[in-house]
Amino acid sequence: MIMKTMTMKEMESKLTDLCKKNIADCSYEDIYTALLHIVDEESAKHVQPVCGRKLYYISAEFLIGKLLSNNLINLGLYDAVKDCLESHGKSMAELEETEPEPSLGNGGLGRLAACFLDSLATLNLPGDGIGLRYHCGLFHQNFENNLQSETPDFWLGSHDWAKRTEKTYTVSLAGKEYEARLYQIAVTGYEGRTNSLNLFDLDTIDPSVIGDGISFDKSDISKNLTLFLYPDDSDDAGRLLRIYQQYLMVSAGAQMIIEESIERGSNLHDLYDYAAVQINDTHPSMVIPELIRLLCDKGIDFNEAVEIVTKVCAYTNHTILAEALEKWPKHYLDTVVPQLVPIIEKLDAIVREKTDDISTVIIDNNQVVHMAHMDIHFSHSTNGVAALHTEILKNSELNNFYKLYPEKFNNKTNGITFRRWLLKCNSLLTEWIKAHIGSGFEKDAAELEKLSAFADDKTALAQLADIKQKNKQALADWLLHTQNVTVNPDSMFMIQSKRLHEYKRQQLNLLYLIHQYFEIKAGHTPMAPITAIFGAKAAPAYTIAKDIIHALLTLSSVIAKDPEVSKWMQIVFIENYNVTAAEKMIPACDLSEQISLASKEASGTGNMKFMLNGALTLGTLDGANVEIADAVGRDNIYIFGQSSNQVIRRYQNSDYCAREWYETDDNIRRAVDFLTNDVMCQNGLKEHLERLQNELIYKDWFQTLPDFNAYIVRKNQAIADYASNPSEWTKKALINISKAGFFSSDRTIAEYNNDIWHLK
Ligand code: 26Q
Repeated sequence: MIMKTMTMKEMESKLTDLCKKNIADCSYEDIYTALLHIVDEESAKHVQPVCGRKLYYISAEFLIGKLLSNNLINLGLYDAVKDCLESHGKSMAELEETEPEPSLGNGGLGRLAACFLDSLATLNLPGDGIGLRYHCGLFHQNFENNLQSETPDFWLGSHDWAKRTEKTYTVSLAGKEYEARLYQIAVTGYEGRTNSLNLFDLDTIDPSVIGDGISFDKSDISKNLTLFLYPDDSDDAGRLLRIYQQYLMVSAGAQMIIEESIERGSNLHDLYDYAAVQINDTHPSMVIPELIRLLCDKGIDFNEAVEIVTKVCAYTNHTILAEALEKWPKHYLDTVVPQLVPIIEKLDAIVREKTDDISTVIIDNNQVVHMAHMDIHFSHSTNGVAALHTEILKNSELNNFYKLYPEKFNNKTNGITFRRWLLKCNSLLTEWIKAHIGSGFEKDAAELEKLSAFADDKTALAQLADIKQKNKQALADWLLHTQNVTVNPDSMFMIQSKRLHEYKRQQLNLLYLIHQYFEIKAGHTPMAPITAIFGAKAAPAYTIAKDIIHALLTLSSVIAKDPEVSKWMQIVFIENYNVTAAEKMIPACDLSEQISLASKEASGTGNMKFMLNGALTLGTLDGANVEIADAVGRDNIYIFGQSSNQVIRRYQNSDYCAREWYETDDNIRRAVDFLTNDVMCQNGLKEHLERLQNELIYKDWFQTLPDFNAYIVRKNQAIADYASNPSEWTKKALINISKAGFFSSDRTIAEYNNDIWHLK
């Protein structure tokens, strides 16, 4: 039972008072504005004083998604609002559409930060976020002629959740002073406390510097500093701007941490008793030298400052892709943050004193600064985000550091907040779970295990299948309404939604769909009609990622025009995939595609969301898929492909030659060749299709071809199981839901707290 803190009648009278008219006469905008006010009032009641240490989760991204329904659920107001609206002929769904989505993140890392804030507040832990108030979030993705283009996403309307405060901090950038203003978003816990997401901004930002699409004049940081979520880093100006952004965030954040700690009684020598700082990947790494600088300014000796900061800070690594580990030419830092350079040099000298291992220095011999190296040396904890990922960090990627500091390394398998990814997005499933095992799972996700008692209960399984069907129908309705596409809800929904990246291998799925196309043409129809649904944004400068989108959209058009094939398969690429779209797609999924090249996906969190909502996973043994497979057992998941060890060995030996696979395997050659055949070129652009084809034949850095045949076999087996024995399929889905408890971010946060933060 979601706790209710207001009756429908009380809500009705509050809303009527605030809107000064009958609810039936109010616009959704009126109601939304009034509810913002009510949520503010209610969440303020749950602000609690901080006793002891407080956590600061510092992150360049917080992909919070829409907040209204989430906050209403957490504050126990949701049912009162819903009933009240319905009694006046209005709907919650339409109200939700009024709210712009704050897309202040790229993907997994940003969404994880948002889930963590929810869990911190729910577990009654004092933990605030520190980030930036971007005026435009992640770009809006548009499809035209089967190509992605980008437009700015102005999410800041006249009524948003971030409250402007009078608090400002002076930050010196390239020798000039700027005032960073604090904005705050209340973070409500589920029946818990209210914490704060602190976002910094400049008052002088000027959207008129935006030109075509998302291009803008990069010359004047007073106008553009927080205009966009990390602008592109394909040129020097973009990379410099990224450092400006990072420093604005960490300098204002560090000043705030010190100020709040002093206010609560710290003499700074004991800062550890007042503050814990979690560094979310390397984007906020400059917080380490900045805190040291500020402590020294307050009269603390350098060596002691280093010791204090090392005890306060902890670092999370989210990737093993070398190109994503931030390294900056030192001259960038000389330009943007000259005040930090002497400190970073001293830290580098300490490292060089400590070890002869040149691979762990902070400033290498080419004058490049390695942010992750600084994090590992000068924080007390380095964690990976899934068991396999942490092992790979320890044994290969960061092995030299692990040898130096084995005690610092630990694993914290990611999690997701069940409030958003079950209670909010799948009310039918939530009610069904409550009817079978009560509502204890809302606070203790491990209780989902109790569902296993119903694994052979025909009535329960039939209800579960019916819920999935209704959610598929709801997604079909939403797709028609928002994207103008019609899908068959009686087909099998297989979904791959995540950022577009070659290591995530949307191109593997593409080749499978081409393979199916040929099979259908040859009269070998699948055992059930299939709908392959994609959601993915490609970084604006990532050419091959955009080519993969183009190929999928082109194939989708080819199939749609072919009555013989379209009876059996359809491809839907959802435009502008974001948190809101994810909330519609995930409850409707039958088969969750988690097909990254083993060893490359640090964890994944979409995999957990799909499992929790009763989808079966088709995946490689990568990231948290490994732990999902262990939890559900091999009968309840479809695993295929090379192991991470095989992949790592192939890279080490440099003995993968895509061309050999292409030339010797008929299946592979048929699918790859199709990319540029006549029908594809009539519907798409040869130049793009050919570029992708060449990439696959001559490079294929993420080893799509070796996993291709295994993928076909496992996927076809999943389709056969789905079609031939629906109740057995639903039983597998039930087992997946029952084992999802481990993947609650409440569990993850409890582990961070026990092992790293030690908050009360
Ligand atoms: C780095 C340098 C220059 C420009 C941009 C970046 C950059 C930006 C964003 C590098 C990385 C990111 C985001 C990474 C990310 O989202 N990683 C994902 O984190 C999830 C949460 O831990 C994991 O589940 C995913 O496996 C991981 O890919």
